[in-house]
Amino acid sequence: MPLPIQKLPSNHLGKDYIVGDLHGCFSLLERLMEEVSFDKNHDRLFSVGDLIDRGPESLRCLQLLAEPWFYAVKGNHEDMFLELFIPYLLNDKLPSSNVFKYSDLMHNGGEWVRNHINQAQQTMSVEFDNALVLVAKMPLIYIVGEGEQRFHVIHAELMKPRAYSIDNLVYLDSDIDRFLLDETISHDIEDRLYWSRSLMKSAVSDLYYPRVQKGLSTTFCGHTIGNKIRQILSHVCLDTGAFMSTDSDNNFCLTLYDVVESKYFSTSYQQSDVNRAKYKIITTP
Ligand SMILES: [Mn+2]
Repeated sequence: MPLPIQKLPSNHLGKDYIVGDLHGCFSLLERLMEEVSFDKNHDRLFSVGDLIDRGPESLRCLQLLAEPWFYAVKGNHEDMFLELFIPYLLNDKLPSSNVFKYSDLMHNGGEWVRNHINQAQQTMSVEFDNALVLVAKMPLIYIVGEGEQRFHVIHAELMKPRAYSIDNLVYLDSDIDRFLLDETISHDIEDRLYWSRSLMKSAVSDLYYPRVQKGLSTTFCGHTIGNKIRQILSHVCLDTGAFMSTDSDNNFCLTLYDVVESKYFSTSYQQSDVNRAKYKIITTP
C-alpha cells in the first residue's frame, strides 16, 4: 500500500493549483482549467478530496486519478466508497443488495455506482474497476515544498482530540513530519482528517479563531461548504458547494486556487464564464 502521507518537492517548472470538493462536477473543473490555461506537462492540480457523489460525473472525476499531474487526498466520500467496495476489490465479491441499500455511501449521494453494476456477471464495469484501484491508493495528507513555500493538502481539519486550549487545537508541521516518519496515521486521527468541522463551523458562529496558527503551514482543505474561501488557524477551506451550484438562488461554485499568483477562479452551473479574484493567504500572525 502507498503511504498515507506523501511529501512532494516544490514545483519549479510550473504552477500549483488546488481545487475544492468536486463531487462529480467534472465539467466545471474543465472550464476552470481552460480558463487558467492549465499546462499538463508542467503544472500540478491538487484536490482536497470528495471527488465523487451528489454531482453528475463521479466516475469521470475518479478517472483524474490516473493523470500524472493530478494529486488528490482521500475524502470521507472516498472512505465510504472504499468501505463498500474493498471486499469486491480483494475477492471479487459484490456487496449484497441489502448491504448496498443500507450503506453510508447510498445515503450520501452514491447512487451513481448502481449504473456501473453488471448484474448478469455480478461484476462492476471495467472503468469502475480501474478507478477503484486508484481510489485505494489515495493518501490522506500531501506535504508540498519546504520552509516558506511549504503547504499541505488534506480533506477536512487537523483537529487534535479533546482540544480545549486555543494554543493546542490543531496538529502542527512538527506533528505531520512525525506522521511522515512513522509512515502511519492512527484510525482516530484519520477519522478527524475526513470528518472534522470544528474549525470551519466557527466561521459562522461567535467563536473566534485567528487566521494563522503559528507552527502550521498553509493547509488547504474542503469538506465544509461555504459561499466563499475561509481561512482559520492556517486552514484554507476551498469547499464552495460546486454540486449545489445548479440553483440560481445561491452563490455556490467550484473554486480553483492558484498558489503562485494568490488568486482564485470560480464557476458554477448557473454561469457560462469564470470569476477571478485575488485571495491572498495570510501566513504570519
Ligand atoms: Mn467531505
